[in-house]
Amino acid sequence: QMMKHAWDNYKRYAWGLNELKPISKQGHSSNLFGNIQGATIVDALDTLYIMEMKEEFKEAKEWVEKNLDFNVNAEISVFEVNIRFVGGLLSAYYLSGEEVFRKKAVELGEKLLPAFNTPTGIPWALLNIKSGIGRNWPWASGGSSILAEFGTLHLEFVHLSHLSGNPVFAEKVMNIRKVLNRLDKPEGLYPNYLNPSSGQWGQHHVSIGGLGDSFYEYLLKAWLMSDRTDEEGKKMYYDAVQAMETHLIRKSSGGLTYIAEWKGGLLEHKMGHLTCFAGGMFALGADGAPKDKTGHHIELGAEMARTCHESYDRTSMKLGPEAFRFDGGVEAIATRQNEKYYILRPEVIETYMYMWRLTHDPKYRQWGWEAVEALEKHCRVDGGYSGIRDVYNNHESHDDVQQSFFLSETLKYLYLLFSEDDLLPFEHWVFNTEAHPLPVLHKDDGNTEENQK
Ligand code: DMJ
Repeated sequence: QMMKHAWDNYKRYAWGLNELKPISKQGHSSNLFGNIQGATIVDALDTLYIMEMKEEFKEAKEWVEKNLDFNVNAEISVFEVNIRFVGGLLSAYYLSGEEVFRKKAVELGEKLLPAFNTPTGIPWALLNIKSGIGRNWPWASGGSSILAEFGTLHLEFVHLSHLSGNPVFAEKVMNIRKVLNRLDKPEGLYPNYLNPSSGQWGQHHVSIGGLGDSFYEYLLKAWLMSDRTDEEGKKMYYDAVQAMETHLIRKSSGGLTYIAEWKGGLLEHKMGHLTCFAGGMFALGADGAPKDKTGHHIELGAEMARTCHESYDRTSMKLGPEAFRFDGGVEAIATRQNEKYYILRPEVIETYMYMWRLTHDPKYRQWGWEAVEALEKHCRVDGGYSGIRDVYNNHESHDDVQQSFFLSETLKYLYLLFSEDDLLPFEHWVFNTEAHPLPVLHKDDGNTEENQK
């Protein structure tokens, strides 16, 4: 019902545009997609499919066939377009078998290739898909590319090579690994900024939340998606978790485990909502953990889930803030006005879903249900679902955006949390960072590590 409400309103007021403004009941366009259109449609395809919303899936597919157009003069975010559009199209293809999605995914992948034309092969953040000219975000330290952006292409690009028979996509992302492995890492940590021309790190700022997050997620998932043959991805992941444990993961005096941010050796005791995905990641990676650490990684996932649940529970609306702190006498609470918003993000529910699947502890469904009730009470409006400006206030001030990831991630993870484990089982599927399921490339089907390269 939630998906239907979000979808029907998008269809009514913003059909074909990127996102919906549910209060003003019109389209919303973000410059992340340039003038590529239809982000909500492409992001929602697999959720519609999984929820068996057949009519809606059919009209979404027809829109893609007739209107999804990449021959536009647009400067786009390579990362956002990859995770939402390429990821969304790939999943829609693998679930439905409809050729149009495969064709569009490969066509878009080809448009993204000029982003890798840099001296190191580390891609630009922004690319004009008509001219093929790339550049980086003007705010990024020392002209750098961003770890969570260039590090979150791997899964989709391996599948693009798999589906097109063209090795170039996989070669591009394997080269990113090569560059990273040649570099010295401060305390074994990966800074968020890397200059694509010099191949040197920018500012030594390390985060498992924004700017860093999904790079770590993709190391683990690359290994899982390769049917556990990608030993390099595996090693990079577990080494990185070891460094996080030593340098970033701390326990508050009230007993809450959190992941701090690291700035040139100093810790900022702040955790972003984005960082909450890591609970699910630790649990998902538990059974491959070296030295009998399986139980420890599950425990780490459980502790993160608890901390993130507390960040929700300590607000008036029972929805979590964008960032919360463990300093100045507070724990798991946002102290700065500009960190008190909630934009329908999925990460906490994502972690509940992984924890539920991997432990079957009923508290994760309970916590997921609390989030459903809070979303219904505070974010649901006549025209769809909206983010909230201050979750500590008793009265909603809506931000008037229904993010496309609400349909692709938040609602999908909620649905999976209350489904049986055999719906998209983890042995056969990995979720990209936008919750688009991609199949594991099983060895038995001739997908050796060599072939995948
Ligand atoms: C999504 O686009 C993805 O989950 C990404 O990894 C982080 N930001 C949003 C959701 O919060």
